[in-house]
Amino acid sequence: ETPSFDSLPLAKDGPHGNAWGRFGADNDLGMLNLLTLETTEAAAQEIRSGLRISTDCPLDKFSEPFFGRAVFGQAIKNKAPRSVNDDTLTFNTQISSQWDGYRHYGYQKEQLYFNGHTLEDLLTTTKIGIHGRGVLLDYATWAERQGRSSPAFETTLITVEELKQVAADQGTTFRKGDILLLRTGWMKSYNALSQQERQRLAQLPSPPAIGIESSEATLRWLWDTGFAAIAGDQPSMEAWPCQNPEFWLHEWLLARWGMPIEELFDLEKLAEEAHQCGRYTFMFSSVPLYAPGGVASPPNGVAIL
Ligand code: UVW
Repeated sequence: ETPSFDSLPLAKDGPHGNAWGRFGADNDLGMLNLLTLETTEAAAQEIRSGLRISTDCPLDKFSEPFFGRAVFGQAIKNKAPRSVNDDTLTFNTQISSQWDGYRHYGYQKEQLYFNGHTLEDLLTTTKIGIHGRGVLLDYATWAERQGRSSPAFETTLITVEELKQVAADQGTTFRKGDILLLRTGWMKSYNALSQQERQRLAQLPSPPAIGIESSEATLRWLWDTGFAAIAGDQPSMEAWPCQNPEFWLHEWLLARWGMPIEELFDLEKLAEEAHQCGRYTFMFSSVPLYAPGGVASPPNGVAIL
């Protein structure tokens, strides 16, 4: 049984809106608990053609990464006289497609993380795999067909009413434990920028972006629909900069609820295929890096249609 949104906070002595302890006092998986053996088995039933589409951007796609992050580094070492090579990669886990884990954002005021952990507690190890039914909402194509203006590099708010309309027009319904993949159109617009325009965007301290509106209505919808995790094709998931700090999605989803957020997914090919076959649900599998104490990770995401 899903507790109602209005019953939050679950830990009554914890901060506002928390869902701490929903799956047991020592259970730190958060909404990923909604991904069960049954939901994985049901997700496998979504596979019709077996077509596999990666949803990751290359690690070095953003030669000017956002939010001041360092560039991707690779050093190849040749082991002459043998024809053998090794390489060493150095990269910030959030420079390209990425999951934000629960260590990424805490409650800013209380300085507490999901399930009430402090920064010191976070040195414990967790291992997470994310496999389930993926649901694509192609807002970008919908907005274009509607003749709706949706500038990618402005703080363009995508509302719940719009998302519901996109789902209805696609013929998409949701199930508890679904993984939402939202195509805002940001990545398509970014791909069309010149190198100079990309640089200019990345050098802004807080680059404006189209995204989900940070609002109570959004939170209620995400909670009531029962998503296990949400992913998008832009740098911050929520419209950026956040216009309504009371409903700041990073804090609510990561610190209060334990719902992973994915950013900078490449959903271009997936959207093309989904339109072609008229189906927006598929098996989605993602295995983040097994980095003990990790904050974020490249997703290694694959949609199987
Ligand atoms: C923001 O906080 C906007 O993005 P990130 O999750 O990449 O830090």
